[in-house]
Amino acid sequence: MRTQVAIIGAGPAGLLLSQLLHNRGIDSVVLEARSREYCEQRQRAGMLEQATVDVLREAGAADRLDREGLVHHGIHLRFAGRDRHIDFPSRTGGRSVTVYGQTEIVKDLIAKRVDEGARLYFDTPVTAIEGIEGDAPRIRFVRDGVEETLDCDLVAGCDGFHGVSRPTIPADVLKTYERSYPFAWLGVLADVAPSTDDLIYAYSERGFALHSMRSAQVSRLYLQVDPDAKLADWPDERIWAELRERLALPGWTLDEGPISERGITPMRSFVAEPMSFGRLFLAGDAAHIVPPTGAKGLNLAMADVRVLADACGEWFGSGGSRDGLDAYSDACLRRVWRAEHFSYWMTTLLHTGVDASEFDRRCQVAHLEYVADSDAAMASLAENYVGYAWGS
Ligand code: RFL
Ligand code: PHB
Repeated sequence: MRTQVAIIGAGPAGLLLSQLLHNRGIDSVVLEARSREYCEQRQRAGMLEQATVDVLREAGAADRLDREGLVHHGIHLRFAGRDRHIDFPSRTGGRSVTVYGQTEIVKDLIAKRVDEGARLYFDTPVTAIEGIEGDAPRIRFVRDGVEETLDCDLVAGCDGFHGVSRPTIPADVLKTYERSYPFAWLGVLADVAPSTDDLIYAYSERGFALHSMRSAQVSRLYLQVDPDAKLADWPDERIWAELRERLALPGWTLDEGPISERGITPMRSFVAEPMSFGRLFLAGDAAHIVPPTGAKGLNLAMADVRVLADACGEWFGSGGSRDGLDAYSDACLRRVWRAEHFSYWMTTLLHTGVDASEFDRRCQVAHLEYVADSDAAMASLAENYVGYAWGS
């Protein structure tokens, strides 16, 4: 097989890249290790920045998003028995965010790519990437138990944190930066109407809780748990009791319903530099991870891919310029580090550390009170949450 761009991974990054390239007349092949069903069911992100909605529209993959996405104009910050609503449009020149499940984005993009006859192969793990320092890279993958090869001009590593792309960059070139956190998130989907209009980010001495949603009928809820917590330790009644405690506010009640899905996610911050080497370009979680508190992971993945698609357009276009490809890593890393800091900041603002001293706790509450009282602090949170726009 041969193509212009070999894309490894059919998560949101790989699928959107394949669509944007197609729209620019560039051929690609997508190789995905897991089944289509698995990719379409994997519960993850839900909060989209305006720029993410815009790039999905540009790709022609936003019809259902425009019909079903829930536009949100702010978030609630809840702590110490008070609730502060932070309005976004008034603090960000009119910007807002949209709730639409990552699963739905993936379903929409797969359906569109399949409709257009894309070469998109599931159950096809890539085992090796060769020749990225030369001008004829080759991908080795396994399909139906048989090893095959794909020759290409460029390789897009969109294979997530545990993929094969990042380790292909020589160890003496790749620098990684990492931070782990002493907690994880337990996330559930529940068949019950959300008990809130906008998302609630709640700090309590028992730990962090988040009330999000997927639709007018489905709630998405998260609890901070120990990093080694097991699902078996969290029967439904314990989950609801803990959510009630952590989200408590006088005069407000949390509506409960059957839990249809549950999972535990470890939290980490991670950045790999550079995001490209020779003919290989990393995008999304393959290059960087953020703790989900800032709702940035998916948005960063989509932003990388937008830059990469434009750079590919220049390279395969009539001018044949490599400038965009050469600038790719630096262009992305500036936004990545801003999001890394914001995600780390939101995480430490809202989670309780197991070994936090009384001094730490008092400082944390003082910090929350400041964010909930100061217009400058709320404006800073808002402009980062909707996606910081450099130079505007
Ligand atoms: P993905 O989605 O991990 O996709 C990578 C794909 O590559 C495949 N793969 C391979 N394929 C072929 N050969 C190999 N050798 C391969 N190795 C791996 C994998 O099977 C997979 O299909 O990465 P991508 O596309 O970069 O997308 C990143 C996002 O998924 C991620 O950043 C977000 O989900 C993070 N995130 C959030 N981001 C937001 O912007 N807003 C949010 O509200 C938000 N909430 C969240 C989140 C992530 C969470 N979890 C579970 C980590 C909430 C949670 C709980
Ligand atoms: C979600 O709806 O899944 C979600 C929303 C906001 C976050 C993280 C996850 O910060």
